[in-house]
Amino acid sequence: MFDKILIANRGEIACRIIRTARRLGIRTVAVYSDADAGAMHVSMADEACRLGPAEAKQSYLRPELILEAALASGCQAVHPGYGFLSENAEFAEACAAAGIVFIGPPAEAIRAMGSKSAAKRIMENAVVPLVPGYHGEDQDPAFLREAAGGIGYPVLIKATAGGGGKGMRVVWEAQAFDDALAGAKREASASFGDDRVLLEKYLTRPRHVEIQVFADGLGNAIHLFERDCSIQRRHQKVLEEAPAPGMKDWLRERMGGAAVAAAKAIGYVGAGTVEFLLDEDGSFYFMEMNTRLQVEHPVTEMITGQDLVEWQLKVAAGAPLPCRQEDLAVCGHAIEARIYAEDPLRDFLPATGELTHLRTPQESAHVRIDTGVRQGDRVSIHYDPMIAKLIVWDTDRAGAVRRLRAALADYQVVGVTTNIGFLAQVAANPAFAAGELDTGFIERHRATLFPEAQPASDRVLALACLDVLLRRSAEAAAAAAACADRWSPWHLTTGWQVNGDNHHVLLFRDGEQSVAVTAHYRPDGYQLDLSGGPMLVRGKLDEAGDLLADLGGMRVKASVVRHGDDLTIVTHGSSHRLTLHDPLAHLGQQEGAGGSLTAPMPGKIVALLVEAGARVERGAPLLIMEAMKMEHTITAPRDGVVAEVFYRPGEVVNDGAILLAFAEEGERVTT
Ligand code: MV4
Repeated sequence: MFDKILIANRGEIACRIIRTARRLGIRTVAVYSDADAGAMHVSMADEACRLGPAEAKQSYLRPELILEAALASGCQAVHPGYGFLSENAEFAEACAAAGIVFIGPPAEAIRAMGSKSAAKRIMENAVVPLVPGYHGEDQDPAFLREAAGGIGYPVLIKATAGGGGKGMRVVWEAQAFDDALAGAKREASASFGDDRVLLEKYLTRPRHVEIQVFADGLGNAIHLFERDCSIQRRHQKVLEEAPAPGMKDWLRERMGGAAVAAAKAIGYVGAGTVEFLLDEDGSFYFMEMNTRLQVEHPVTEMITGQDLVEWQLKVAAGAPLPCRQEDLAVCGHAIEARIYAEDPLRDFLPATGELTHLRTPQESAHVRIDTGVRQGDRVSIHYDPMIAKLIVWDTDRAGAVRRLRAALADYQVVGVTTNIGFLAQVAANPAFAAGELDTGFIERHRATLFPEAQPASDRVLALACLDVLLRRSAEAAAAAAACADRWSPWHLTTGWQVNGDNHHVLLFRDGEQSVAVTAHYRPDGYQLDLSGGPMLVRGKLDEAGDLLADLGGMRVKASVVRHGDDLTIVTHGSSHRLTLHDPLAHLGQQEGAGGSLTAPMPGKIVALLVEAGARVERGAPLLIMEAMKMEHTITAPRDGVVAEVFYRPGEVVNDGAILLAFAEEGERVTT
């Protein structure tokens, strides 16, 4: 077994590999780009080597830099993870040439599976079922039209050099074939520099079911059952699960046997995945073989109890497979959700930003989180915007779906837009719950999976108001405690007025809307005037900063995450962002020793609390003005001496009027 390996990857998969290596007592070397200098995988590894600038082409995709780092740090092997160089045959060969073990399949196996049509020919000879069609060299349009007629419409035209859905065209009837063929060839030529196409019978509602295979260097090859990855969007997997819903034992054995035959046909070694299209009648057809450990491998690990990275390390070190086929069995059901920084309501546009608040569900035997980011990290534009993989397990699928919904509801991310709400919608969808999966699932249920952003509910507004009021009360108490005259009535935050109802009007921005909520002070909380009527609310902030609230008698727990004036209210399964519109908030931001204080909006001076010449500390109350039906105590933005006060109580001021001036450093103030 290796003493030291280099992980030629980043993010969650790098962290995941390091975890297994550490458990096996193997030392690890990470590599990183400038954008990842402070990344989680770098801090987890025993050592780390800088590759170069953030761009992948100048760092993670530079084989010579990675090999140089491996040799310089005395590594015996390199684990490529997935993506980057994991299916790069030249890199696999360069490792071997440098005397470094490539933890993956032989380079020629990578090459063999690299061409879709070559892969199909190999599978055909290995008696692995293919979709009825034509994938030969004759590209004459008349010949292909004949072939399409023989297959039977609808027919799918696929670019031979294509993959991942690129260069595919469905033809529903014969008269449309010629134009579709011409279009497919033009697109294939433009996208792949190769205009060859293949034809297949088009399956209208297929499922994507893939088999995990594993082979060692001693001729053993087995499978670790199937995964259903049909919930995809534009050929990107969204949710994956194992076993496939409704899978029959006889079908599992046939698909597993076909996958093992495929692996043996190409002399495979290591972890591989054979992807099939599963038709509604139980027929299955080879689609492609991936010569790497897949993103979704954890669901297989959860139902078999195996650690596939441990298997990879052992097999790459020359050991036999840790298990025989008969040693493995399906236990329970696992589902993986890919949590991404992307905006489902903007066509899944990748999102970037700082993870200002990151709270994950509690991990357990039922909940696993594979992530490569921590609170405070930035999701950048340089790499795949994956935040984490959330994997759940239970004894059956219904239990796993329940766990998935609960875990998603507890997954709190603030600071960057995520797809968590979308994933929760999928998990809550009745067809998903019923296991009615196929590759068209998301399109078919689009109307319910993408609900329009809703205005803040009364519950969200109540939680926001409570958080603001509780924090203000806590800040005032702290300021009073720090002040000489701690019992001054000006420290009160009860909205107390002579002969008036104690109330505050809280103003929020909710998307494009403004929302004002009047909060009336009550002995045991606040009465909020909400659209659904008055609501008596009270609560407290616990030591974790969570809000434990009683909203009109209903007790709820929520996180209200502040970022500047933004409040994100995260409560069971949903998050809603509001912006506290504090008209006076900017007052404290006026810079300089001297300077002046201006009225943030039109209003009336109610009381003067200082005179010219007064020395004040930051936060000390200076005057009170009434604006928008509420009173505001204007405090000193910093330590200083009041030079002049320009208004008396009762006077009305305009927005921007200079209320008072501070003395410049050292200036004498005459009173
Ligand atoms: C198909 C098909 C239906 N009939 N082939 C998409 C990309 C590549 N993996 C193969 N793909 C498909 N091939 C035939 N004969 C439907 C798809 C397909 C698909 C397959 C798996 C997962 C998601 C998919 C989404 C759209 C189309």
